Amino acid sequence: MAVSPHPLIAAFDRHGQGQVFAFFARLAPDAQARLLEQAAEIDLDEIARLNRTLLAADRDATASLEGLAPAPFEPLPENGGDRAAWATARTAGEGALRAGRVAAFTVAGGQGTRLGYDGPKGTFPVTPVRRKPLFQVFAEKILATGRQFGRTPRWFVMTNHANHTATEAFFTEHRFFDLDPARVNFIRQGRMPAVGLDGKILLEAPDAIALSPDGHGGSLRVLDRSGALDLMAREGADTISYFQVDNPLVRCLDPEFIGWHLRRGSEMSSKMVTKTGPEEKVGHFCTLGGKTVVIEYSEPQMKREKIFEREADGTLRYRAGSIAIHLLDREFVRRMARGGDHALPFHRADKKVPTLDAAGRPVKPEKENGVKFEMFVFDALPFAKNPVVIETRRADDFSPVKNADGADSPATCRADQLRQSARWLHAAGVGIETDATGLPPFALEVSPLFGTDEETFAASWQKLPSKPVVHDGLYLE
Ligand code: UD2
Repeated sequence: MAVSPHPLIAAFDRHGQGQVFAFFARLAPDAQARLLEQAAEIDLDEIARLNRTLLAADRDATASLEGLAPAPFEPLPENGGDRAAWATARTAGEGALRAGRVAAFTVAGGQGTRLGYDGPKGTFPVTPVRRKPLFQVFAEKILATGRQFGRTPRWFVMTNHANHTATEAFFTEHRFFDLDPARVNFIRQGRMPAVGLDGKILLEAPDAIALSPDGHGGSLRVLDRSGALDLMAREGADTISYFQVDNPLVRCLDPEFIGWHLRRGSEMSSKMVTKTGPEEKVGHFCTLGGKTVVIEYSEPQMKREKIFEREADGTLRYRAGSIAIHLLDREFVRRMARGGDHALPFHRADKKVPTLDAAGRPVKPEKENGVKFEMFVFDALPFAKNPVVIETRRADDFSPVKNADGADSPATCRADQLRQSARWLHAAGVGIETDATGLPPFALEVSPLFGTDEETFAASWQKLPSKPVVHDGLYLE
């Protein structure tokens, strides 16, 4: 009598994805169980839909950018913004922090391949003197907010399958950098299988599907699925402050930003900086069909022409760069996570995906042989009610570590941290030598526990009973 196949295997067969189990019969029982478990993660209808929509489409064809225009934003007071409105926003944001309405959220589920650093990116030592890891910098900013406003925000850290255990272990080893471990939650994002150019799900080993993180847009699903949103609701938090693990300058809980978001009744708000030049690799805040959208730098039509367009006065037309700092309303995230008409779209990325040939031998491709599907969090913007984009000061909010060298590298980030410390010292009335770019000739470091901005820094400095001599290796805490 024929043994009927496992229902999951039968389902893969029905979807034309039977190749996933090509080597199943020769696997040991534990390897079979592993493969079945991975297969169970896959939504076969979703893959079929993506194959139909993204894979079958002409690779160069893109959605029309007809009618695209730069999105409006709230300029900083020094750039013509409404000073009173910024002050009101700040008061409102401070009130929200005092009331415990805001949770911090770091997306740390990327693979960090460009930096060439082995280990979760948040463990990368980033500060100039103490070599504190990125996670510690955020932890201290969250602690500092707690001290300033009397409520320490809960912190959600999104990990991926590959770095989840190492991330948790790192926090445990460092005693959560003095945060209450019960108020730090690690949530693991979902995965998507890579498919070949023919839409067939790829194996990376006889007992393993080629799975990779589903993009930072996956954060919306996992915030819901993990119970994070329910936890926030129980604690009276309704606003999520979203930032990336690679940016130690980020003001992770910025009262002005929070105030703009809440006062406008916005479901999703974002920060912009003026791009350094047309080819800076950031998304662009635009309006399209009456909605606020982010168009990524890599989008072909953007890359080919739009990024170079200039206004009559010579400024870049699409100068509002997205630095991936957002505020999200809790119930908006729930709505997006539950999909339906509000689902985030997937993007296609063609990659070299190590896989197996028909005989089960490993193949290391020399050119793109597969496609990965990812969601981007900023694709939620057009679904949000009353979205607000505010301008921020780049020097106080954005200097990511992405590449081993060149732009956005540990070296540029270190220099930006040094310039910030030097600026804060200057503002507190301490004369120190810098070059024309504001860079001091020696290493300085200000702990977020000493100051998180010019004002809190100056207040701590004034309180010091004896002022330290500023010298190479000065660390203020
Ligand atoms: C992102 C933005 C870009 C700009 C820039 C600012 C995209 C597509 N582009 O570029 O417009 O705002 O950041 O620095 O986002 N991550 C996850 N899970 C994933 C994938 C990524 O948690 O599955 C995290 C990753 O850990 C990192 C962040 O998302 O913190 C950004 O990812 P990236 O480095 O791939 O994005 P990048 O630099 O291309």
